[in-house]
Amino acid sequence: MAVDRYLYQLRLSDDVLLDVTARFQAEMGKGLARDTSPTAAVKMLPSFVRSLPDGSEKGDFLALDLGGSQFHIHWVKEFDDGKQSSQLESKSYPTPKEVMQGNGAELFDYIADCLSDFMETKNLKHKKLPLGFTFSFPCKQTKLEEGVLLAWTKHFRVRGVQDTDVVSSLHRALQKHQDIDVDVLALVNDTVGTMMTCGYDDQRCEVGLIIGTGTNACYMEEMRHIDLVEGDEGRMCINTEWGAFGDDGALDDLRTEFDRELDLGSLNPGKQLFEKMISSLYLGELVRLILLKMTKEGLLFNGKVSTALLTKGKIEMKHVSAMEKYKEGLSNTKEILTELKLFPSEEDCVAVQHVCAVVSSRSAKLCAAALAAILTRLRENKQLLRMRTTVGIDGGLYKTHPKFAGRLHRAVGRLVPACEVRFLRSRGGSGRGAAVVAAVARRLAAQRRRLHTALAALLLPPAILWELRDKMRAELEHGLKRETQAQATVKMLPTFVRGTPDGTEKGKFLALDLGGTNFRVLLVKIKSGRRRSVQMYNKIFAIPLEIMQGTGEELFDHIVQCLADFLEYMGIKGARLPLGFTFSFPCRQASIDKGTLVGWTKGFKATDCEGEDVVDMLREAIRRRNEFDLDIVAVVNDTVGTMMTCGYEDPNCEIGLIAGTGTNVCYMEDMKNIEIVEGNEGKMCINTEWGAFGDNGCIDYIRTKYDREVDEGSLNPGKQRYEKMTSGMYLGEIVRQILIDLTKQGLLFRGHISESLRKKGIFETKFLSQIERDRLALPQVRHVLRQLGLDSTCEDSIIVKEVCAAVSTRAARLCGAGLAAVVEKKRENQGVERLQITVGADGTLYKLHPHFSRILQETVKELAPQCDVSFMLSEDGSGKGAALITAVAKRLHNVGQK
Ligand code: 0WK
Ligand code: 0WK
Ligand code: BGC
Ligand code: BGC
Repeated sequence: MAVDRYLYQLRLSDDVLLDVTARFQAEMGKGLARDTSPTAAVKMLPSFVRSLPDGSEKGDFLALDLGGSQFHIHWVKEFDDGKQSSQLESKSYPTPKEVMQGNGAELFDYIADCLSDFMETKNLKHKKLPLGFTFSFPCKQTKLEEGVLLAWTKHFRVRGVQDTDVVSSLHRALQKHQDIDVDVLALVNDTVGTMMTCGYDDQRCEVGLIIGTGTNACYMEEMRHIDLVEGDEGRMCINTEWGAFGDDGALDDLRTEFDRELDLGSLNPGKQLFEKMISSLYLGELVRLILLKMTKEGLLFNGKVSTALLTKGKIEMKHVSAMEKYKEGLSNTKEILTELKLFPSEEDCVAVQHVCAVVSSRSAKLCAAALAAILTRLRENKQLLRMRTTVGIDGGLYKTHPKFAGRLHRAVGRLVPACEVRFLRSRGGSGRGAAVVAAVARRLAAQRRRLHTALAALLLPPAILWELRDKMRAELEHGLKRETQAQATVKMLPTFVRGTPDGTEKGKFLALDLGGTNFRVLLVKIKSGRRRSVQMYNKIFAIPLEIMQGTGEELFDHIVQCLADFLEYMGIKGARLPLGFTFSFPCRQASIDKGTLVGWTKGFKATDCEGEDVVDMLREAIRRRNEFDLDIVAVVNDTVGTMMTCGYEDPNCEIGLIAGTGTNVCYMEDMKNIEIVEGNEGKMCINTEWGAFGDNGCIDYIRTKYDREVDEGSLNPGKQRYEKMTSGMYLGEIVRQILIDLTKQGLLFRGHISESLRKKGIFETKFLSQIERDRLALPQVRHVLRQLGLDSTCEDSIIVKEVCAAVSTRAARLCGAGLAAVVEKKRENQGVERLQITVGADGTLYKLHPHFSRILQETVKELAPQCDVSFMLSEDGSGKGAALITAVAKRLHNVGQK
């Protein structure tokens, strides 16, 4: 057919379409990336819509819907009946040309007048109502309730609005109406409104598509891909503004002379080139221009060019749709062309129908090609091979054209076979969606407020931290002074370790490391002098709960059993080696090899131990076994072992810090300040046992109800209060308590407290470290929660992550305040203006949590500005330190013997 000579350029094969898909994918990437976004044709505008409705939205909302073929005002009543039902009352208002092409003030006054009329009609003037504003034009947003118009499109061309915030313009106009009181909570694009409207009925809907007067699409993008918006958590809806695809020439090879002619005659030449090949505002015109050319070349209407063919906009979308109707298409064509005074022949009608079909097919296929790019991106974001999803659609062309929808669906099916797509027509327009966005915004705002209230109690402003530093300092002094030592809660236990390693240590030593996550037995070989080095062999043994909380005898028999296995394994059962015992619990020592357990902490509660000398108990257990003999030379706290281990590398290391299952710190104190130990010369290491800080109630004012819950549920209520706010054994439990409270408030997990959430200890601190890892995408957070039997939404996981961060940050800042007190004391001890000191640190919380150590160090810097504190991670654990102490003790002992 001769007509095809004209139309072949408008026929797009699937290969060409796949190429368009690839081009559009590239454009999307440009629009999202910080450095290319300013010049990108496809703007990829963040909408600040982060979540889909979850069915708890409720209340009355107003919605304005401007920019499509009609201006609608809606009154949306959402019912929190769990059935996601809502009622809609609407009224349409004309958009006269003089308004669409007048000035800004007139436009917004007109909108406000219509709203006032609507509220009058619906008797809503006495109500203060939230409003969602669907404004179907490209707007740059920095928050939900604001939007700066980038450019008018379609048939709008209002002066003085471009580059201004349309929400404040609307507010100004509304303020002129004293009798209406509305709060514009959200500005959304019609694609976003459509996605939300459909999302209300189908939670899988994550794409919004408009094919009407104009065309555009939005979809839920991963935050980590949106460079222009802070944060990597969750997703945000991106308004692609795909109408401008090709404005940078990317589609010039596909644009025909008719497209170029249409663009030159449009209100915005060179702009919205993709839209001008697709949307209903332009398709009729395209058909006219093609028919005009064919007629001029005598291929139609006997070459007689009538006025209608020369008149712009004479052929409209409704004509094209009517001419393509299945049955009455041909008769419609005759009728329409006759009305246009073209007196068509039968062939003319068939040819004109053909032109319409080719033009509208191209439109559907181009849409499909761009939509295929979005669907592919969604599937790749989710790392799925196959994906099921829903696309919410609205727009006159899609809804009224007899064949458009079918053509679009089939083309999408061919272009992205790995995506199973449900096309869901929007019921009630994007107005309902705008109300849902406003409702979600209000719910999220309320949620945020309540979340912040809940978490506010965990925030420690600088003033409080300085106070805590000084309170810790006072407790340190209480523990050192003879007259207050007995009542002191921070026990400041002398360790009889009087010096850090000096490199002369040498020999083979055994070490036990009990009290942390793992129980280790170690053989440590220390060389001194030029070949100075430490070699270690160790084996980790489990301490079953029933042993930790059994009898003292069983515990020490278990320890000796492990020792025997290790000696067997190392083939050194016969060697009566000196042993250093790292015992990470508060022990009152009278000498380096004597330690009376003051009280169990962490998960230990073995009977008949408290008040007993743990070295004696170990010796008795060895005797009971009667298989080997050892020389237990020293019992040390893990903080002391850690200080020594690091001191071996850095002589400036005079502080040992553990932030692990438990928390504690030791430091080298001047003998003259240790009033309960004879002598004023030199130094001795003090095991502060700061875990008990606050057991006298001095920090109760910062303890929250969650802390009290955790304490009451612990093995030692009322004890170790500081530890229970700062250490790995308890942080997960604090988080769990907060999550339960937030769930009870309906802020989480849809208010449902699952069995898992009720289970004590289910939220281990390692999960905090996992969840708080930067750039951990929310799906992975949800995966962690799923492992805990917690089915969560995106929002839930964002909140869980915030709760984890609040709890661990508080812990780190509390530890920082305590440590600042210790280094400040050291500085004053030395009477220097500036102190340089190293802290040896260990413990899973310090080592594995993504932010704990950094926040702790920053807090020390803040609260001890005259101290240059370096932190040294203990690579080998405190076992090495225990061996070094044993070596020193052994050497001193031998010297003493001589
Ligand atoms: C109905 C939606 C409205 C959107 C319109 C687009 O409620 O927000 O702008 O569809 O279709 P049109 O009216 O331009 O054909
Ligand atoms: C490793 C040390 C050990 C200490 C532990 C504390 O070798 O002495 O008790 O760190 O950390 P946790 O294992 O409790 O996290
Ligand atoms: C506008 C979009 C809108 C689309 C559909 C385009 O002209 O730029 O913001 O979503 O029309 O109404
Ligand atoms: C113990 C300390 C120990 C700390 C770290 C606390 O519970 O009381 O002795 O240093 O945990 O393991």
